[in-house]
Amino acid sequence: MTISERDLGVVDAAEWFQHRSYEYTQFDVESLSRRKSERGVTVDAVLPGRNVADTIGQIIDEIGSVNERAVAAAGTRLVDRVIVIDADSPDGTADVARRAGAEVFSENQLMLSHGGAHGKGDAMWRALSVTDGDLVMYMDTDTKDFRDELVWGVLGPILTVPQVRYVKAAYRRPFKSGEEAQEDGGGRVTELSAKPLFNLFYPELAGFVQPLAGEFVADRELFGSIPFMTGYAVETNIMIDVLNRVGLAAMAQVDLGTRQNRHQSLRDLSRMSYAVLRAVARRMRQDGRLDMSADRRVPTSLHQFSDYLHAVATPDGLKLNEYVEELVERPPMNDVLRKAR
Ligand SMILES: Nc1nc2c(ncn2[C@@H]2O[C@H](COP(=O)(O)OP(=O)(O)OP(=O)(O)O)[C@@H](O)[C@H]2O)c(=O)[nH]1
Ligand SMILES: [Mg+2]
Repeated sequence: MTISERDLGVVDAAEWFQHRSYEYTQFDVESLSRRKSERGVTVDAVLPGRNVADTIGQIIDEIGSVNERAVAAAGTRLVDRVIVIDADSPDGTADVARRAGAEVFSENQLMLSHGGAHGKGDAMWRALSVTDGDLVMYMDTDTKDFRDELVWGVLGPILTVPQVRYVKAAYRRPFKSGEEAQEDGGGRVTELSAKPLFNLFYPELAGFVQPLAGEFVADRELFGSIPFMTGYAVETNIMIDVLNRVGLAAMAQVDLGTRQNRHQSLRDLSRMSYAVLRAVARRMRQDGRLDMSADRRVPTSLHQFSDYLHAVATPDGLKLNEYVEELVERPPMNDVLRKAR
């Protein structure tokens, strides 16, 4: 493997993108399992699921075959526990997952003193009460055509680069409607909400190609040290809170190719988008990112000239496109005409 393992100092998004973006092809199951065994760490995979009976079985099977390869190469599994957190799905998700060999918990039966679970983020938070692995790896379970690199890809940098403590998946997301497929047409909330918002208020995070990806890994200690917002705000808050806690140089992303998942209606995406906006707005107030007083750090993106950094996955790998945007404000026309008279 030719992986840059050097430590980075304080970095901006462009420098980070250059040094902390990896491709899954730089890693392989065999070397990663050996590395895991040398380091003596354990890995728990946490799979939140709501009505995913049609996809979750194949994902658990794929983790099983990755483990078989790992045992053959290094005498140890790559994923020690597969933990499904089910939303009491009426479609039989729990049965399918149990039959495939996973440990299954109902999200509503964990952390009972907190009442019923509130969506995805709550399921992910409650999961931490039953994990004991050194590393915790979250994975969405609505992925079709699941490939094995979706299991081990994000483990690459966290097992091989000492400074890295958090790794996010990156990929292309096609949009499929019936037989019609549109390359890169998926991930609408990411493109229309998350990326513009991060560019404006958390420009450090602008280099992430899939900031809302459900596939990411960190040490359990790190996940245990930050709040988790409920519902679909969770990925956004984790990105910001991990950044605040460990800094950008300890974060990384891995290109995993293409990922096709179930699409939601535009109406549902509008609500999801609002959750992302709420999460950013709440953190931005707490972090003083709109506070213009001298001692606070206001992102330069709020000034007249600002770069829009657009991180994208392409057939030739991850790219960071830069657009210089000038936002000019013309004065009220009445004032202009009055002065001209
Ligand atoms: N346990 C649990 N899992 C959930 C809940 N909501 C969503 N999930 C799972 O979390 C994963 C991601 O949820 P999605 O609804 O696909 O959200 P998304 O991937 O951000 O949105 P898309 O890009 O439209 O797919 C999927 O595997 C869901 O089954 C929930 O309330 N409880
Ligand atoms: Mg999804």
